[in-house]
Amino acid sequence: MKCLILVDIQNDFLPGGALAVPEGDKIIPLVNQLQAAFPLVVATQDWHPPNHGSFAASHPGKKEFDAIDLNGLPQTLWPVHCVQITDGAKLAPGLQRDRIARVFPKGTDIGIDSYSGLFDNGHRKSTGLGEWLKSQGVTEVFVCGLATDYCVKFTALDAAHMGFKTHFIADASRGVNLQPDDVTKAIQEMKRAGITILQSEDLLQPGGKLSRVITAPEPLPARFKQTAVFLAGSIDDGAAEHWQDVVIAACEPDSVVLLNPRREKWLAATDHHSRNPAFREQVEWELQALELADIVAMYFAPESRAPISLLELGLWARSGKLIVACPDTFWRKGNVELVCQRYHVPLVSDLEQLIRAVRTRVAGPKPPGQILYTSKFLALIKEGHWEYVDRVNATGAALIIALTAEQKILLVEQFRIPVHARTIELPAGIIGDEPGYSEESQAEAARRELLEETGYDAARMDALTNGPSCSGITSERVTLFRATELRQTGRGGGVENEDITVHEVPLAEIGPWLEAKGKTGVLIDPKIYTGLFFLGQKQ
Ligand code: VGL
Ligand code: ZN
Repeated sequence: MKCLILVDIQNDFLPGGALAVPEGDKIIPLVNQLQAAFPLVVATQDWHPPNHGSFAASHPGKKEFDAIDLNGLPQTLWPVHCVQITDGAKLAPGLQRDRIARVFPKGTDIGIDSYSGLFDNGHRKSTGLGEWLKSQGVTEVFVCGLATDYCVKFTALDAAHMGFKTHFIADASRGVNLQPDDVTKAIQEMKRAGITILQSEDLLQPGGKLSRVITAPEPLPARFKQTAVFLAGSIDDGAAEHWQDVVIAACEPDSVVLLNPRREKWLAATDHHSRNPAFREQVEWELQALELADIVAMYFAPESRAPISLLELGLWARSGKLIVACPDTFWRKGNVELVCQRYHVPLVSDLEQLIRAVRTRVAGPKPPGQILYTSKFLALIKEGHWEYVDRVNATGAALIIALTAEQKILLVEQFRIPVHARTIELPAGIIGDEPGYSEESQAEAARRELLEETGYDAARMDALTNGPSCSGITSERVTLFRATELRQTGRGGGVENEDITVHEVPLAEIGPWLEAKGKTGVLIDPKIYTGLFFLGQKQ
C-alpha cells in the first residue's frame, strides 16, 4: 500500500512563523489535493520542549544558525520554534486534517534533534512511524512538506533505508536554503539514495484519482512514469464478464496506468477484417499498448474461448511481464498451463488471485526498461528508443591481463560464433549471480576463469579498473584484473566444448606479434591494448 507522509506543515515553518520557510504556505492547497489521491496519509510534527538543545537560546553565547556539537552530534542552532502546545507548533490551519490517520511528534528529547520523522539524528530512538507504516502494510511512501533540505530529506532517506519504495514530491515541498543551493543538494542526495523525484502532476490524475485508465482507442503516450498494466484476456466480442472493471476498481489505490482494450461498444464480428479502419485502429492500439505495458495481466474467463488472448499469450510468454489467471474450466487450460510452466509465467486460477499478484508486482520497483525477449542467457531490453541486452544470471564480467615470471602475456584464441572468426582476446569470464558477491569473490571468479582457460593459477589478482564492456549494446560491466605470481598447473583450454588455444607472448614482442596475427585474418580484441596500458604503468 502507498502512504503520503506530510512533514512538519506547521505554523512556525510558514511565512510569519519563527522559522519561516520561504513560500512554505504555497504547498498547502497542493498537499490537500494530494491527500485525496492516497489511501493512507500521515503527518509528522516538530514538537520541542521549551529549552530544546537545537535552540540557539538554550546555549548562552551562541547565535542562531551557528553550528555546535550537541551530545556528540553536529547541530545547527535554530530560533526557538515548534514548542509543544504553542500555536507555532500547530499544524497549519489550511491543512486538511480529516484524512490524516496519525500525527507523529518528533524532536521531543531535549538533548537530541530529530530532522527525520522516523528516527532522531543519532538514529538512537525511533518515533514509531516506520514500524507503524509496516504494520499497516505500507510498502511505498511519498514524502513532501517542510523543509526539503532538513526534515523532508531526512524523512525520505530514513524511509528508503527502512526498505520503503520512496518518492519525494518536489512541488509539494519547500526548503530553507541557508546556502542558496541546499535544496538542489538535498535533491541530489535523495536521488543517490534511490529516491524518485516527482511532481504532483505525476500523481494526480483527472478526477484526483491515483490510477488512470486508458481505454481503446484513446491515444497512447510514448511512455509512462507509473507502472502500466495491460488488461489482456477474454472479451468475446463484448459478451464475456466485465472482469476488467473489477481489476480497475481493485487497483485504484495503486497509482498505476491501466490499459484497457475493452471499449464501450464492441465492433460487430462481421467488421473484424484488416481493411476496416476501425478494426485496424483497435488491434493496433492493443499491440501498441501491449508493448508499452510493464505488466500484462491476462484473464481467461471460463465460458469464453478467447482465441485472441491465446494469441497474445503466445506473443508475450517469453517477455517476463505476463501474469495469467486461468480457471480449471477454461476449455484450453492444459495448453495455457504447459506454456506457462515452460516459460516461467506466473499462473493462478481465478480473478481474485490475479488481482493480488498484479498488485504485488506493482508494489515492486518499475523496471527501467521493457523486456522484449528473454532466453537462457540474454534478455533484450527496450528503454525509451534504445535497445540493449542484459545477461541473465550474471552480475558482471572479469577480464584478466596475466603476466608470467618470464614476462610473457597469456592470450587466448578461439572461434567466436557472433563474428564468425577466430579471435584473440584476454582471458575472461562471466561473474555469476551468487548472493553477497564482492570484489574478493570477483577476484576469485577471475582466478578460476584464468585457470580454466590457460592452465595458470594466479597467487595474486589485482583489480585495475572497471567499466562498461560496450555501453551502447549491453548493461554489462567488466572489471579488469592483473594476474601475477603465476604457476602453471594444467594445460588450460577451457571447459567442455570450448576449444581454446593459449598463447604465451613475450611482453617485449607483443605489438608486432598481434599485428602479424591480425594479418592472418584472426580478429584481435582491442581490450588487449587496454590491459597492456596497465602493464606499462608503475605497479
Ligand atoms: C526543521 C529545522 C529545525 C524542519 C525542524 O522541519 O525542516 N528544520 N527543526
Ligand atoms: Zn525543529
